[in-house]
Amino acid sequence: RILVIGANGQIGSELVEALSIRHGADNVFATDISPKNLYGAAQYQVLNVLDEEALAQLVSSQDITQVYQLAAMLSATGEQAPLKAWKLNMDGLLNILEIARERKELGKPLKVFWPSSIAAFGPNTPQDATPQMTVMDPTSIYGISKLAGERLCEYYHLKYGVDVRSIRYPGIISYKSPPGGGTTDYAIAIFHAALRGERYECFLGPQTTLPMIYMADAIRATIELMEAPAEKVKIRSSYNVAGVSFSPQELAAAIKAHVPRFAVSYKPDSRQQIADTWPQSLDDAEARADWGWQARISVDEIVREMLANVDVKVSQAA
Ligand code: VAH
Repeated sequence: RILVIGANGQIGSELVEALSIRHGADNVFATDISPKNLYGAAQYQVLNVLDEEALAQLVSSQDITQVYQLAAMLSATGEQAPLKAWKLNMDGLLNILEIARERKELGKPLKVFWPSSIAAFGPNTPQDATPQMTVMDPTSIYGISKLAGERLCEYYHLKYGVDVRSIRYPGIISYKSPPGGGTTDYAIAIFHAALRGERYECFLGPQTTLPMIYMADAIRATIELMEAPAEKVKIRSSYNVAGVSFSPQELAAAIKAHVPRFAVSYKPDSRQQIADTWPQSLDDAEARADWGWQARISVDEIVREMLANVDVKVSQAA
């Protein structure tokens, strides 16, 4: 039985759907801090991940065996409230890891998924084909929380044998639910503008290349990692997982091939400084070798899928 925390978020909403198809909707418990079951999960409940007691109670009463802890503040919103971001991102993870440690002692192991990010890298990290093991000196509070979180995941695995698994997600592109205040959000907002017939003012400069991944690939990576035999999961901090890499200018050109009148202007804001410290592309050799990861969806496919599926009614939120 599976628990998803942060089920109304960009990843959570799609993961609940994918897990329900795989394991049956009766076995997937969607939770979020909001009382609104935004994406129609079959089983939905309010849960604040910072409420350790409520969390422990839910895990034991429902006999949860797998948890996806996706409640977090992202890079851009984190900078508006650094202490709040730190508290939510760290304590949320620690609560889960502690519950997993206790469950293991009871002989009821809880497999944990926790998302890290390319934000865990920093200005002194090699930016091209960033390796799995390298300098990590993040400068955003979000990135600092991701790096610390990776260390905690490995610590709980080594010290207590907790089966925790993690991916360093690139920016995720999707149409179902809006992203929640990250630096890579432009790559979704740009499609909404194109489909509304509007000019898009991009908050990153034209040449800011970043690693990105389409949601379907991101969900597949997550499920493949969680289903891999434990002995194949050799990295217990977090795996580099690559999808595609492009700059705003390149994405705009790919959209223009379908929407010829589309125009983009550039007005970098504080998010530019964050993006400048992140990798441009990732080397995910370990994920490929250990559990057979392989990205499938190209930039052209992303553009076609997004233009065919983005619902401009949800534009405001993006
Ligand atoms: C953000 N999308 O921009 C997130 C992220 C790839 C970076 O984790 O904050």
